[in-house]
Amino acid sequence: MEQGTLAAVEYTVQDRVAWITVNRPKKLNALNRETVEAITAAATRAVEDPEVAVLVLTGAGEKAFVAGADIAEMAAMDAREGQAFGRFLVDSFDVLERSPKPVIAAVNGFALGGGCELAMACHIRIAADNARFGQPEVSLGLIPGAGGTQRLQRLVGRGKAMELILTGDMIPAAEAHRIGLVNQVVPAAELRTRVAAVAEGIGSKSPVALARAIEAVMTGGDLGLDDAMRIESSLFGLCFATGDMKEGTAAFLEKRKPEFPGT
Ligand code: DAK
Repeated sequence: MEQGTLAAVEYTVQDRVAWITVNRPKKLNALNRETVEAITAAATRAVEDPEVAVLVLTGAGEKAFVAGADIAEMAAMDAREGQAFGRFLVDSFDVLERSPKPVIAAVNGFALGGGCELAMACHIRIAADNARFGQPEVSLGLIPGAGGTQRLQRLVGRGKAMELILTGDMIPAAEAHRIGLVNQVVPAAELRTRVAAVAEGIGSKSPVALARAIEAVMTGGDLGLDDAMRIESSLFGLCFATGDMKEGTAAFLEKRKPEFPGT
């Protein structure tokens, strides 16, 4: 196991899974600039580490995943600083969404505002049954600015996204699951083990195929069907030139477990 602390983030690698834990529990893991920088640095480190197959993002303590951007820090910003902070958040979340390695949000409590947006920038969301989700920005005279108006409607549909954004209401994990905002809901006490099992399962697959699959889903998702299908076909075709595909198909035919070279 490898461990380290990057300012407000804890970083641990176990069984080829990098656990990135936002570590400001007294402020419900609210995202100030330092915390966002640390998340990005940890994610970059995990993506570059050949020993890491999957990233997991979670929050320290039992109460919050991330309760949003840091309201105290934002309150002091002028329009120029607010815009720069917003761009900074968007760019940082893009590092997660564009990661060639799968990123799972283990949502262990409040995921509000920028916290809900952070979870949505991950590829898969697994929530504890006591987690709560919402986009409460309108209560602060803001609108969601780090993907909430866009990723949310792509996940749950425009009507439900509009309702969450305009009411600012929080919804429990079960409702988030029902509308497609989260993939799974598990008992809070089992969140870590259940997420680890999913991560390790994904981590046993071909790293090259995982990266190409993420690229196909993310790049194609916002295109018309014809263009998106062409991207899928070309990424599918590229798989045939990989060591992983040769190994995966050979292992199937030889009735053994594959040992992917990751090339
Ligand atoms: N920021 C700063 N501190 C926070 C915080 C936050 N988002 N959320 C909680 N805290 C702090 C509280 O102030 C309190 O600190 P102390 O008073 O103890 O020093 C501590 O965490 C514990 O919180 P509470 O005492 O309030 O705990 P409760 O259990 O009573 O309530 C709560 C939990 C989650 C319901 C409540 O804390 C709450 O409503 N928090 C705020 C949730 C929220 O509104 N989140 C959205 C923030 S706005 C942008 C892009 C993105 C964004 C902004 C701009 N650009 C493009 C420009 C994102 C915006 C947001 O996320």
